[in-house]
Amino acid sequence: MSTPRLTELWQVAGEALLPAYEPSSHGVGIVHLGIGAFHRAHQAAYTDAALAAAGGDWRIRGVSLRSREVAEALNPQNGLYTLIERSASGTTGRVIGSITDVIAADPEAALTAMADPAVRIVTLTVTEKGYGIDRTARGPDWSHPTVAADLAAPEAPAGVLGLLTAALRLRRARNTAPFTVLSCDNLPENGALLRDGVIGFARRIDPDLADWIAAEVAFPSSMVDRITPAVTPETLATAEQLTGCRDLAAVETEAFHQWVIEDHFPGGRPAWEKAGAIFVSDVTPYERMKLTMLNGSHSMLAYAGFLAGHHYVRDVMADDSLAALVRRHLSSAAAVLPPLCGIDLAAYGQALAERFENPTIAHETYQIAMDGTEKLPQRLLAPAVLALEAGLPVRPFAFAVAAWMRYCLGETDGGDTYALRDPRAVEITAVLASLPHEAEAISDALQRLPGLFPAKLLEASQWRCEVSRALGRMLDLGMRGAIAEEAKG
Ligand code: CS2
Repeated sequence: MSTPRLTELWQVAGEALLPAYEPSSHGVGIVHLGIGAFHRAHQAAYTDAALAAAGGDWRIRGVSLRSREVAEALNPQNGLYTLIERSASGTTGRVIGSITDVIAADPEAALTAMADPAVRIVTLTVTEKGYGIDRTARGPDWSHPTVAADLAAPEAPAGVLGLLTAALRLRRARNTAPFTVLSCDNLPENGALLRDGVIGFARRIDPDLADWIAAEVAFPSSMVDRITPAVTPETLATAEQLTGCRDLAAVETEAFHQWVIEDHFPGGRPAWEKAGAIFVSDVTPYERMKLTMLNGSHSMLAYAGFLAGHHYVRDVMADDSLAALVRRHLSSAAAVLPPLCGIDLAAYGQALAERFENPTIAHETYQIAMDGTEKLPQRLLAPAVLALEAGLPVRPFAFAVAAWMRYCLGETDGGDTYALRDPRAVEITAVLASLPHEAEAISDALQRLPGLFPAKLLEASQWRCEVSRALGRMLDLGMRGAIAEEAKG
């Protein structure tokens, strides 16, 4: 007999795995843009627990802006999927019922869903590059192809800013209350940034609408955290073992999860606190802590680890020299942060190192290395500026940035090539092609990529020296040699 597909709850072996509520008796209240593995491991799980604890019409209609993959897996399963948690103490799973369905690569349907009066929140995980926002100018990036296309045809948008603006415009025209917009991406002040982007976009097409959005629409910021590796055939095999059903939409993640949210939801919200979400009036210090410590050390270990031949984060942590550099980075990152009431930064750093060590999570360094130009500013460059200003050592940040530069060369010490997977990959490769293989020239050229490095770093000779020195050692000794030398101090 062939294994049944995870379509109906009653097909699942073992009641303990099922949601503690009947999904179909809860209506949609949220549209989520960018329904990848992270969303399914994080917000959808929080919403599932909130529905179980407090009910409400808060199920999620997912939107994939481009790919059809998730829709093709989830829709035939009525939105159900297995969430697998892996930790040293074992592997557990539960079936999540908070997603109704997924709209794939169909902006018109997405717009209709967002304009639905039942929808009170639109949430997003579209990655740093998905917003089409110029973070320095704090407004739409008009040179972004989707932003430009949406500006030319604002009634039929396909990008984030265009869709949010058009949906809000429809709601205003129909006298429907606006939805709250909640960004769940790893960007500093993600809510305020998105607000500036949407208002800037709306201002170009309809200034009254821009004023209405500014006055009426809430854009709370949030800090999200859960290490979620890419789905592999092993994920699906584990899901099948746990449920007895074939599940093409399963995801796997660590046991840890954190969500800190600004409590500003005029149209209401699910009882996410029942699932452990923390509501605060200002999320900025939490975001800064996570970006600087977790994501900053993640990026460092991804570039250095990948080039040292480590496939997964857990392998990096099993390499004594590199693990020492991760711990050094964590404490240097903690040193540039202001104290945060109720949080012991040293203990937070220790917990992060332990999460990175998790032997049951296969988190690829190559996955984290993606989109460096989008990640560096908030993870490594802003903390480096703070270190410079406070007279603290910049060397750990310079080492991390040098590792990114070395990674930009697109070739390992052994001569294997790999794709950069960065929105600015073509530009980076073109800049590097004309240069000698010489640290100072490479470092200078990459630091001068328009809009990437803050002026405060470009003007600091101490910083520039540290970066080109570290890069020089990586080129001379190879990444493994440079790591060993750096770890000796
Ligand atoms: C990682 C993050 O891929 C990356 O860049 O640093 O996705 C990280 O795993 C999450 O932010 C953890 O919450």
